[in-house]
Amino acid sequence: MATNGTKQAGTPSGESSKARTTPSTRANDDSHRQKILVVGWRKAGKTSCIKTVFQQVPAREVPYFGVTQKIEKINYDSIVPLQIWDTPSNFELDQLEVPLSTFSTIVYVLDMQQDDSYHESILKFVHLMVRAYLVNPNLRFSMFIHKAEVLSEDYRGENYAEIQRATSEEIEDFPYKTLHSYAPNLDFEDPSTISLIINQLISEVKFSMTSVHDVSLRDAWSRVIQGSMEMLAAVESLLLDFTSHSSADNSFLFDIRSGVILATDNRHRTDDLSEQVTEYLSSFLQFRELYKPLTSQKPNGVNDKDERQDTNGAEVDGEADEDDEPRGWWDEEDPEEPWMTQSTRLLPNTTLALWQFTPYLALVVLLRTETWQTRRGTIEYNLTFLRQGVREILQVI
Ligand SMILES: Nc1nc2c(ncn2[C@@H]2O[C@H](COP(=O)(O)OP(=O)(O)OP(=O)(O)O)[C@@H](O)[C@H]2O)c(=O)[nH]1
Ligand SMILES: [Mg+2]
Repeated sequence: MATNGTKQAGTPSGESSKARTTPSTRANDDSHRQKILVVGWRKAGKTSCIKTVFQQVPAREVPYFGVTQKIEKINYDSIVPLQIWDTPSNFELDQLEVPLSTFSTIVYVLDMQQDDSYHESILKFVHLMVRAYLVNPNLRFSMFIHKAEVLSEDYRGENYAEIQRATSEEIEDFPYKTLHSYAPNLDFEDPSTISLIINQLISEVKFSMTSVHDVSLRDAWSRVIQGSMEMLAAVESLLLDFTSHSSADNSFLFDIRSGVILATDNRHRTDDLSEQVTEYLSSFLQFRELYKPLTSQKPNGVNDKDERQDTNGAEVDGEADEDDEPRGWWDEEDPEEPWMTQSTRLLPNTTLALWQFTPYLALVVLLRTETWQTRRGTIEYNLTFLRQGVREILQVI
């Protein structure tokens, strides 16, 4: 896969900002990144939720993560550049070195096994939400109800419902007047002000059951990232057009390294289907190294990409590093180069086809085998328009 990891301005991705070595000004400037604050009880699984997805650490390594001692920021380049803040368990909002309003989302991780600490943990989350809401009513809130695989299915469902119910109750019962000093302009004596806050918070907070051992965690991150994508509606409508013109059943746009779904055409989509497609993508991508020689080798044997990239695809030298201008993947692209592509016949009648779409993105299309066999040319032709459309959207943001 030749272009895997060819990043804007040569920024190594999915790594701690502390360890960055790229000299690019853009790489050291975080202002273009959507900031996500990850908070939660001690040992709830905050670090695991981040590292297994955005740094591709295998789930078997999570028991060896040490206690997080201080805030750690993880930069991740995707359709939207992200900065994910991992926090220690004793984290307090007043320790933040930037205003709370600069975050786009707060993810609260709650350990589903620890039912004796649910109450305190939910109180902490609600307090955080209210404080955050008062400084930025547009902030989004997600709760990852984590380690779900440990409980039996019945018990899991009951606890999940109980946590949601308790969170709504705590939002309703919150002593809003105590936060008067954080929002002196709001009249906390006015019941309509309070009920507006309550309704907004209850309807805004999204719950997901998660586990590092299955695709549920990627699904939960998918909802978080989609919430941060201003261009989501535009990308979805391009996917819908592509899917219907190609007589396909469903299309999914994936972030390659994390395996997170960024957008779908949203037709007849179910969670089961998303899970299956996500699992397919992760299995297939285990073999992606095999695709490298195919696309990085020019027909005449000259392998110019390899001169500019290290084995992870990160640029090691050359123009991009000296150039402070943000560069799009299209600046690096050789139009003659074939894209990584693959298709798998799942059932006699169902085929999944995959194309690497940009250095970060892969498109997975689910369609009838007969359609794939008879209309592949049209589909690949339509794909050039879809790709062009996505490129235009990324250019204007
Ligand atoms: N069963 C199960 N255990 C998990 C899961 N995710 C994390 N853990 C375990 O939970 C423990 C804590 O994980 P961490 O990711 O270090 O939790 P943390 O919230 O970052 O912890 P601190 O930084 O110490 O507050 C580890 O022993 C992990 O093995 C999961 O999905 N399922
Ligand atoms: Mg931690």
